[in-house]
This record gives sequence, structure tokens and C-alpha cells, in this order.
Amino acid sequence: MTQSLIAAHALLPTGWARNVRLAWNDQGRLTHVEPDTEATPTTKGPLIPGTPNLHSHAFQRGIAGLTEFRGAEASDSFWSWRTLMYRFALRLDPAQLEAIALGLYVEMLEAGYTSVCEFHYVHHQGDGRPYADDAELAHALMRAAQRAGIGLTLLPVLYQTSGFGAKPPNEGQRRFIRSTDSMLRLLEKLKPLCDAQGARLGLAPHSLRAVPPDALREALAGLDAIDAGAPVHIHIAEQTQEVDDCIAWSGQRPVAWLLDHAPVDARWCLVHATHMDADEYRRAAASGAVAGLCPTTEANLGDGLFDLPAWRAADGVWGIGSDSHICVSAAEELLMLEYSQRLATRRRNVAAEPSQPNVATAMTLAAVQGGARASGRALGGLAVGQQADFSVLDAAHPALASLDAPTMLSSHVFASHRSNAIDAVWVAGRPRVQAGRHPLHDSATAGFVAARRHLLQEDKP
Ligand code: NGQ
Ligand code: ZN
Repeated sequence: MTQSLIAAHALLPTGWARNVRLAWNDQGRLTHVEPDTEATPTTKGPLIPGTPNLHSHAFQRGIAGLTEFRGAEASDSFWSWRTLMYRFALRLDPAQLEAIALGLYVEMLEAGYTSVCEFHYVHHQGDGRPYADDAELAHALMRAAQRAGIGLTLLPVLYQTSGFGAKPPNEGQRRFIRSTDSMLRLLEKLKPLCDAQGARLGLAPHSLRAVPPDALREALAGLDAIDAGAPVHIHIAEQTQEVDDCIAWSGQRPVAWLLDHAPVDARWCLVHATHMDADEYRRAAASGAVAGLCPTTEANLGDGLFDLPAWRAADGVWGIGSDSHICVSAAEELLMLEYSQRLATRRRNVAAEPSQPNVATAMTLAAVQGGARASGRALGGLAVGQQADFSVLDAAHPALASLDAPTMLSSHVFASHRSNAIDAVWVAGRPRVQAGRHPLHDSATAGFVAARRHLLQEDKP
């Protein structure tokens, strides 16, 4: 098995370096990262760190592209999309979930994501009763990740109410609902299985509208007893409706409420965090929590705009997720994020950093650092002790050919327009994608299409 290579150009946490020798151990952890070696490069295309995908609801890949029409209401919204999404969620069976997740994870690898945080909330059978094995659907996701060879942070989701003030859940949410005790039993059951697979187990209180304060406190205490460092992810302040409802309930905005009532720190990922006031930007950034940005989903759902300059001015850490999977491409998420900021600020290269003026380079490094923190795994890029997760760009792609390495990355993000410029992808020191293809590409794609067709047929009377 290959355990080392020499990259002509590699993007290290400190920036671009030449003739870098990478070596890793049997566990897939980097043991050497040495620039300026004399040896002849074995890898010609620029090597970039693998991007962790910090937010995924795998099953939603099955409806990507299918909700792009206006419904009965004069104006469509996040909430009408959610109604359609719930209908689909109610029909999934374990085999279909596994097929959709496998197809998705293969797509992710081919697009340069080397790991995924799976925010997993469809727990029960279609009628709302638990499966005989309560972890049935978690197992389906874990198997899909293992078969694809993508890294996994599994985040079982606590979902109890349909709105602030402990509003009872609605019928469409019946597959998601769990008591806090049943969640803690699920986590206890999954912990050794995740450890055995090299996955990290965490917890995701779905949102403040789905988890009342007592349940939040008890679930976090239970998680700490299982793994005091485990990641905690929560959807927060994505829609203005949620902000208004939170103020009506508590007198506070969601992020402010969370910061005052939960021990938010670097273990936490605040997914979306779209609607914050100036004080919330400062306080949330100072907590060390990662802002889990999902730029194409947030655009698709009409969420609103995150203020990246305000977040960075407060030294906030961020990463990217593909969430609803309307788009599965790390490069396109970065493009969407940067472009949304340009449109809002009427400036260019908004996400560049004083230490890193090349915006694609700065964004890639930021998304890796933030994604690693949110994943709770050693995914912090090309440095000793981190996992050997990386992509090799296709130096022969027309958008990249004959450019220098940093500009190849710029063109990959800004100018390769949907034609993938990734040649190879390695996870934990093992090649998962070669010549742009995952070995399961054809079979996983066929399985995905069959599962989607089946689910859509069930929709017809
Ligand atoms: C989710 N998605 O959990 O899949 C949510 C919709 C909700 C986003 N927030 C459900 N983008 O928030 O209630
Ligand atoms: Zn989400």
C-alpha cells in the first residue's frame, strides 16, 4: 500500500509549498510533511487538503431539483419546501436511505469532500414506531459511509417539538421524535460502533424550536458522560420567522439565547447562524463555535445572507456544508459564499485574508480548519498528526492547464464551471477517487436513481 508521495505543489496550513514529501502510517495519519525535498515529484497536479462537509441530511439528495416550482401559495418559502421534503422523508425505507446515501457519498468524494457530518434525524418507521433495532437507519448511513470510504461524524438528532414553547410535534415529524432518554440510549449503542469504524459520534439538538431548554440541558449532560469532547451541532437563526418566534417566546434572539443558556464553545457548530445582530456576531465568534455555512442550500431556500466580514472581523471560524445537497461540490459552495458576499458588499475577494490574498486558497484553508473543528476529527489539513485526506487537482483540465498552482485552485473554484477539475481524492491515505472516478461510481449512481424512482412512484395515487 502506498504510504508516501511527493507533491510538486501542496497547500499546507501555512500556504503553498513545493516538492512536499507526505508520508503516513497504517492508521492514515500523516507522519511527515516536508517541503523542498530533492526527490522527483510523483504527483504533478496541485495537492489540496480534503474539505470536510460539515452539514448533511443525506436523504435530501433524493429530492434535489424536484421542488423548483411554485406551489399553491402565491409565494413559495422555506416552509413550503419543508412540507414537500417531509412527504419524501415519510416514505424512505432503510435500503433506500442506504442507496441514496451511498450515491451521495460517492458524489461527495468525487467533488473533493473527504468526510461528512451527517445530521441524522429520520429515526423511526414510516408510522412513527421505532424499528426493532432502534439504530436501523443510523446503521444504513454508517454502512454507506464505510462502503464509499468517506470519513464520518455521525450526529443523531434530538427532535421533540414543532415550535418554541414546547408545541407538540406535527404528524409529518413522527419519524424524528425521541425522548431524551431514548436518544441517550441510542448514543450509548452507537458509540462503540462508531469507534470501530473510525467515525466520531456527536449529538445534534435539531434547533431551539425542536428542543425545549430542559431537554437540551439533559441531553448535553448525557452526551458529556459518553464523550465529553463530542461535537454538538444545532440549526440556528436560519429563517427570520424563527428569529421572530424566538423573541416572542423568550425576549431574545436565537443565538443570544443559546449563548446565555448553553455551554457553547469550540465543540459546537452553529449551522447557518444566518440572522445575528452585531453583538451576536461578536459573542458567537468569541465562543470558538464554528459557523456551519451551507451557501447553496441557504440560497436555494431563501434563508438570507450571513455577514462573513463581520464574522471574520471577530475572528470567527467557519466551514461549509452541502445540507440539502442541491449542489454537491466543495468548490461551488466556496464560489456561492464569495459571490453572495460580493453582491452584498459590492467588493471583490471578500474572503481573502491579510495573510492569504488569494481568495480560493484562503477559503479552502478556512473551510478545512472550520470543518475539522466541527467534525471533531483530526482533519486539519496537510500537517503531521492530521489524517492524510487530500485531493489532487487535474492539471490537464482546460481551465487549469499551464497555470501556476495557486491559480489552478482559483480556476478550480471560479472558472471550471461545473466540470470537475479534481483528478484524485485520498482519504486516510487511501485512494478513493482516481482519474475523477470512484470505483463504485456506476453501481452507486444506478442504486441512487432506482431508490429515487421508487420513492417518487409511491407519491402517485
Ligand atoms: C432540516 N433543513 O432539518 O432538514 C431542515 C428543515 C426544519 C434546513 N433547515 C427542517 N435547511 O428546519 O424544520
Ligand atoms: Zn440542516
